[in-house]
Amino acid sequence: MMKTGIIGLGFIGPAHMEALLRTGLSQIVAVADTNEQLARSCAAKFNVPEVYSDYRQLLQNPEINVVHICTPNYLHYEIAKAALEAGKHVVCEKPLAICSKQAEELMRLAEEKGLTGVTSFNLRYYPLVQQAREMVQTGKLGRLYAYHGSYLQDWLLYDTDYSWRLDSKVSGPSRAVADIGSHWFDMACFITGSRVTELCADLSTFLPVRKKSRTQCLTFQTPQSANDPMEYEEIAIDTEDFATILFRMENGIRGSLTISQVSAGRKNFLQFEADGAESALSWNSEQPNRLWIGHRDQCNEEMIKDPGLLQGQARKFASYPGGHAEGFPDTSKQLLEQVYSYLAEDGRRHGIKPQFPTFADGWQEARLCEAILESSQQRRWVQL
Ligand code: SOE
Repeated sequence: MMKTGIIGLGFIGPAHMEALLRTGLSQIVAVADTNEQLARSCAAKFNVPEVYSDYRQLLQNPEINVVHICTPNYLHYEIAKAALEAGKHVVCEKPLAICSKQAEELMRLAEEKGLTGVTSFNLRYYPLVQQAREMVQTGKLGRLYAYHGSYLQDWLLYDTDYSWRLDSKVSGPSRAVADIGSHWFDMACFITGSRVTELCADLSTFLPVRKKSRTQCLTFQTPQSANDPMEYEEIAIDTEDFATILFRMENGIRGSLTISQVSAGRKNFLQFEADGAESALSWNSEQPNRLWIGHRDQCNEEMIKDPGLLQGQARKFASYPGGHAEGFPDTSKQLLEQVYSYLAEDGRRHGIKPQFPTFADGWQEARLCEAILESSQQRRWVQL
């Protein structure tokens, strides 16, 4: 049984813990967070024996084989590097790092140490996203002409909406693109089996000044004091709320993407449409158990998530019968089940290629983010 330590206990850290416990493939033996009270309450809730306020202490625990990094983005590189140096496998939240140089260094260090580095692109693991990949990869759509869509949220619509993600020193030089565009592009490459080769991007910051509440709040939480004028300070914002991107992929595929964290009514609306010579597919993460299949010469179809209808490898990623919805929490469970099974079977030593997103995928995303920032700043197409 693997032994795991979780670093960072805000929004996504506990989500990793719940998902990992559901796999039954690991024991969580330690948690770490600079907020000691948060760490202790989380440890009590999940019955975790060791609590640290400094991640370095957790990394010295010889019992731990795998470390999950769920901290703000700017810490990912230093913690992942220290964990690899300490001989631990790493599951790191996206984005892997705040620049491609750091991401590439982590990818090479994991290789050099013979360790496994995972980038947590969990949204690939919705059963019908896996089904979409199966259908595209087995030619059901015919030659793929276009892949397009959006990832829309509204949790940063108001100038009183604030989180660490708005501080570029903590979140990195890109916000909406690195935070949610990374998920969308990872899914696009996963389904199409193609990489982005060039792009043209236009980024916008609609709210150049925001009001930061003095009450610390987590992602998606609205601070109590947001409307009290005495309770906030004004902060200049230098990262994007919104992006529109044209792109080209290998195999001649054309694409477009809209990314927004200021689209009222869209909570976590990741949507794609794949247009092929024979048929098309469309899916969105707010109705993840439905897959639209478009036809020219017959009625369109809508597939409901049902293990008995899933094809090939997709069948592995549905745990419940048709009609029992599988959603966001299940995606992390499926990802971690694939990762920890690979680690338990020592897949690396047996030369098995990981089927889950690795540090190499995290590096590709970092390169993409930098190309998007460059294209928008220079208002031109950028090659990758
Ligand atoms: C905030 O935009 C966020 O929590 C992202 O960081 C996650 O990756 C996404 O799944 C939900 O929204």
